[in-house]
Formats: sequence, structure tokens, C-alpha cells
Amino acid sequence: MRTRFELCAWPLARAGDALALGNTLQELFASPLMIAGHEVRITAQIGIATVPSPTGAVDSAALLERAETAAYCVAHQGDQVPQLYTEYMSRWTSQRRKLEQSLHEAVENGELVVHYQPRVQTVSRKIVGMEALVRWAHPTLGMIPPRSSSRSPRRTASSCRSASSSCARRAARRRRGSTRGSRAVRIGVNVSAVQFRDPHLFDSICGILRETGLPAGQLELELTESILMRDPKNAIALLTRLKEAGIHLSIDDFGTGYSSLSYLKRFPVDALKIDQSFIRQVTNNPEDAAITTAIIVLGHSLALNVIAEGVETESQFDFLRVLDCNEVQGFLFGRPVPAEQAEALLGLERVALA
Ligand code: G
Ligand code: MN
Repeated sequence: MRTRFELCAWPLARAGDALALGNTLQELFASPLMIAGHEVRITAQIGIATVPSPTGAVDSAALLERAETAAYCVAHQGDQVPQLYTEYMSRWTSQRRKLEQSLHEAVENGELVVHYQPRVQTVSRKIVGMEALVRWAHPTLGMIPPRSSSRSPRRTASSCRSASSSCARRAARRRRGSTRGSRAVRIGVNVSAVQFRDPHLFDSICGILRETGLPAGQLELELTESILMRDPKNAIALLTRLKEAGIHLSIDDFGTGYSSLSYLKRFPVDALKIDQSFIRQVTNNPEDAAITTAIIVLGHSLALNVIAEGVETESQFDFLRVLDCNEVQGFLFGRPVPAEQAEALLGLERVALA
């Protein structure tokens, strides 16, 4: 349930005072309320607009609209801190609303499809997992990978859909029994910042597993460091529940967020996925080679599985094999492909290199 409150404060000497007030209000929502013995969490997205504004006088309706635009931006960013309106927010918001609108239409027209990219065990070159990735089959623009529509929307509602349809597919294949390629491989699903904040996430994932009959151990949730580090204490609590339910957990795009090693040891995860940006030049850039080596050693000493992403060449693969990187994923072993093709791949003894 959403409710909108408007608060008018004056006189304030500086815009910074409005921010300070916003921060004080925000803190009130930090701890849960107890209502009839139940813990209730309320979140607030606080947008602030001031008058006279730096861009000239505005009437009260325009002022409220600006505050609302700022609140909308707060709602769509990771850390929910109060924000002062800037003109940039109006441009961002209108672009974002257009994208949302066309995504809604895409969902209605069935234009979102889930593709699967193999994850390969380094020593055996056997497929041990698949990452589910949503693609937008645009009627005129063709296949749009989520990355081109900016980082945050790519891990939004669609990944929940991908979780659900991936689980259903895996479970159906399992029920079919010993058909070709019916080996149990784990399905990796990306979780967005918005989903991770959702208090119903745990229940909806358990619901999907129950409905589809997929064993929890065959689902792997991929979370980025920055998602986990936004609120590490709550993240540990949620990860622990997911882990206890038997779900596998990995840290995605590892090395690009501001991770803290003291938290890393407390996150109950199973694997680290080295970000593609380190792998791209791992064989010719000494820094990337050093970072990749360090991540693999770090992962292994914490008893974690280490997976390299974005492996495109055989020399990158050789480099990673020598370092004992457990698994690899990338165009060298297969691009994300539709479910039927992915299932056919599972029948292979070893993956052929591209
Ligand atoms: O952040 P995450 O690791 O979930 O990103 C996966 C994305 O990386 C997908 O969009 C996928 O298509 C892309 N990807 C997978 N393998 C490769 C690769 O070898 N090279 C490049 N450039 N992109 C890849
Ligand atoms: Mn991923």
C-alpha cells in the first residue's frame, strides 16, 4: 500500500535545512513499528523541492510536482536517501516513464523472453549451470539485451518472471525423467536491488519453488556486491534465510562494488562471479591479471566457488584454468540462447568452444 504525504516547511534559511529535515524524517522509518504484536516495516521515499527555486519562481502545484519527481527518483535508486529536486530529474523521469510504458506493453505482447547461458566446469568442460537472462524481442529493433536499457531496470520485475519461468521449465524437465540432457543443472537468476528490498521476496521465492516443484538446491540467486552492501546487516539476515531454505547464493559482478572483506566473510554465499570487466583483458593487462588472480585465491581461501564471466577467448580460458578457477561463463562456451537450444546443449558431454 502506498500513501502520499505532503509536508510544507518554512521559513528555511537554506536548501540544506530542508535536506536535514528530510533526513530526520527518514530516520523515523528506519526501525520497524510494532502493531498488534506484528513487526511492520514502512519505507519512505522523500523528495524535496524548494521555493524560490534556483531556476526561478514556481507555483505550488509545480512545486509539489517537483517534490514528487524527486521522490520518484529516490524510489528508483538503490539507497533511499532524501533528494533535492534538480532539473535533471525531470528529464530522467520522463525517459524512465517512457521506458516503463514500453516495457509494460512488451510484457503484454509477450515480447520478453528468457534465454539461458551455459556455465561450464573448468576441468571437465561440462555444463553445470545456466544463467537465465531476460531478452526483449522488440518487433522492430530486434533482440535487446537488458544492459542497453541501463543497469537498474535490467534486474527489475522481469527477473522475477524469469525466476518463475526458469524454475517451471527445470522442474518440467526433471519430471520428464531420463530424457536426453535431463541432468540437473543449477539455474542462476539475477536479483535486482528493488527485489532485494522487497519484504515479500523470501515468501515469493519459496512460493515459486513450491508451485514448480523445483528443488531449492537447483536455484542460484545472483546478487551484486552493491545490493548486499547497501544494508549489510539486513542482507545477512535475508541471505541466511535463503541459505537455510537450501537455495544457492552467489555474488555477481564481483570486484566492481565497494565490498568490504569483513562483510564478505559473513555473507553466507556459495560463489563469487568475477566481473567481465576484469576478464576482458586478463591476458594482456597486468592489473586485470593480478585482480583476477587475487579474487580466485580469496574465493578459494573462503571456501567459495569462483566463476569467471565474459570468457571469450581460449587464452582467457587457459589463464583461468591454470589458476584453478572453478567455472567459466562467456561467449566462448555459448551465448544466451532460447530454452530449447539450451536444453539441447545439456545433452553434450563437453561444450565445444566457439
Ligand atoms: O551482470 P551479469 O553477470 O548478470 O551480466 C550478464 C550479461 O553479460 C548478459 O547480458 C550476457 O549476455 C552478457 N555476457 C555473457 N557472456 C558474455 C561474454 O562473453 N562477453 C560479453 N561481452 N558479454 C557477455
Ligand atoms: Mn548474473
